[in-house]
Amino acid sequence: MTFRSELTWEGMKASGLEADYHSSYEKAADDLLAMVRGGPMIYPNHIDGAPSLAQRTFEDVSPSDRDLVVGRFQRSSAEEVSRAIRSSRNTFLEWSRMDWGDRVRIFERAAELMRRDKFALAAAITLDNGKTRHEAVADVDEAIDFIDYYSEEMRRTDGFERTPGAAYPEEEVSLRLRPYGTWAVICPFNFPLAISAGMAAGALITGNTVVMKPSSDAPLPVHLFYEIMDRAGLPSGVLNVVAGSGGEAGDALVNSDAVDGIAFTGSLEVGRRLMRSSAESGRRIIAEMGSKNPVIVSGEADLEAATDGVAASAFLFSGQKCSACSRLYVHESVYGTFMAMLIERASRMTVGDPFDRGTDIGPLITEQAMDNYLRWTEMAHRDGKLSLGGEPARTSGPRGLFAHPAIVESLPEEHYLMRRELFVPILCVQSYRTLQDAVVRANASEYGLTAGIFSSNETEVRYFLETIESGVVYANRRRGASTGAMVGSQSFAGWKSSGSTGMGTGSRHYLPQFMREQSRTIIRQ
Ligand code: UN1
Repeated sequence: MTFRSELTWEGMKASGLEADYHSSYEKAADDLLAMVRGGPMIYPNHIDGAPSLAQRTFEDVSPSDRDLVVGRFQRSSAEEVSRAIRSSRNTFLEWSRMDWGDRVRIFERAAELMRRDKFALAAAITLDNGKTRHEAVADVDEAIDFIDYYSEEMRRTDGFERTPGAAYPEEEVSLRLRPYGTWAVICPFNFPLAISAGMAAGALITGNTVVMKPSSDAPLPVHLFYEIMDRAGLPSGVLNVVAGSGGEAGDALVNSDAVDGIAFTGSLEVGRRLMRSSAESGRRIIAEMGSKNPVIVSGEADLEAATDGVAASAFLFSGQKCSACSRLYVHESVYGTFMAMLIERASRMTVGDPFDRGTDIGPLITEQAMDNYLRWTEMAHRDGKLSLGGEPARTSGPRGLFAHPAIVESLPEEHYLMRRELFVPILCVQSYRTLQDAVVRANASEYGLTAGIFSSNETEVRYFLETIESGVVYANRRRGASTGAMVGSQSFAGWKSSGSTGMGTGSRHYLPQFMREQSRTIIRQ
C-alpha cells in the first residue's frame, strides 16, 4: 500500500458528492446533539481494558454553546493515574514482543473504523472544541493519515529491523530499534483527535504502551479514539486513558518514575517544565510547543493569493493553531493596498455557530481565551493601531465564545503581543523595506515552527528559504500561508523553542524517536 492523504472534502467534491458530504455531517451532528441534549453522558477512564470511575468528575461544556454539557469526565487522582501506569507497564512485554506486522494490522483496522465513523467523529470535534465542519473533518482526516502513514513506515522499514555486514565471518548481526516502555501522551484541545491519535499511534505502533491524558477542554475525541482502538483489537491495558486536570492527573503522570517517555503538545511553559524534569530523570521527551509564526508579503507578491493565505492562516479556528500566522511583514510599496484587501477579507469572515454550513470561524475554547482576546486587543488599541476586531461577536444563536478577527498595526517590534504566542485571532502587522531586514525581524523570536512568504521573485523566495529559522516553510501558499501541513508530505518539525527534537511528525524521522537501537550479535553453535 502506498500512502495517500485522506482529503475527504476534496475527494467527495471531485466525485460530485458535495451534497452527501454536507448531509452526512449534518446527520451526524443532529444525532450527537440529540444525544447530548438528552442529558450529560458520563465518560469513564479506561484502565486495564475496563471502564473506571474516579471519585470526582468534571463537566465539559461546549465552547459554541455554554449551556450545552458535552459530558462528565473523570477528575482522576494520582492513585487512579498510577493504576493506569501499572496497567501499561504490565502489558509492555507482551505488546513489544508481538510481531510488528500484527501491531500494524490493528492500526490498519483502526484507520478503517475511523473512515467509517468519520462524520460522527467530526461532529464530536465541532461540539467539543468548536471547529467548523471542514476543519473538524480535516482533523479526522489527519488522524487517519497519521495512522496510515506510520503503518506504512513500519512496513517500509521492516519494523525498523535490518541486517548490516558482519566484521567477523562467524558473527550474525541484526540491528533493530526497540521500544522504551510506557509513554505518557499529553493531548491538546486544538487537534483533539489528530494530534492525540498521532502521538499515541507513534508510541504504540513501535511497541510501547501508553497512558493518554486528554485535554480537559476537549476530552471527548480521545475517548472515541480509545473506543476505536478497542474495537480494532488492541489488547487490554496497552492503551489506558485518564482524564483530569493538568495540575493533578497530568502532573502525576509525567512525574512518575514508572513512565519512560513523554509525548506532549501544548504550551511552551509546560513543555519547558517537562523538558527540565526529563533532563534530570533521563526520561525521553518529544514535545511540540507552539510558535509565533511570521509571514512576509513582498512587493512582488500576488496580493490576492496573499490575502487568502494570510486570512486563512491567521483566523481560521480563531488562530488556535500552533501553525497560525501571528506576525505579518508587508513590503512598504504594497502596504496600503494589501492591508485594505486583508482587512476587507477578514471583516467578511463569518463568526458563529460552527455547526452552521456558512460559518468560517467558530468560538474560542474557554472564557480565559475570551478574556485574553479582550485584554490584548485593548492593549493593541493603546500601543498600536487596532484596524479590525476587538469586540466579542454578537450572534443571534447560542451562547458561545465568539470573537472577530483582529488586526493590529505598528506595534513596537519588542511589544508583548509581537513576542508572545496568543492563541486567539489577533494578527500583528509591520511594514518592511528590505527582505533581509524582514527576515531578521521574522527570526527574532524564541519560536521557529512555521513561516511563509508571498513573492513571485525566485531570488527572494530562495533567500527566504535559506535564511528563515522555522521547520515548516511555505512560499505562495494560498490555501494557508503557514497552516495546513499534510502528513507524509510536509513534515511538522519545530525549531528553536517550538520543538524538543527538531524532527517532525508525519515524517520518516518521527517513529525512531520512540525507540532505541539494539545491535544483536549471535554466534551460531
Ligand atoms: C498545531 O496546531 O499544533 O499544519 C498543529 C497544520 C496542522 C497541524 C497544526 N496540520 O496547521
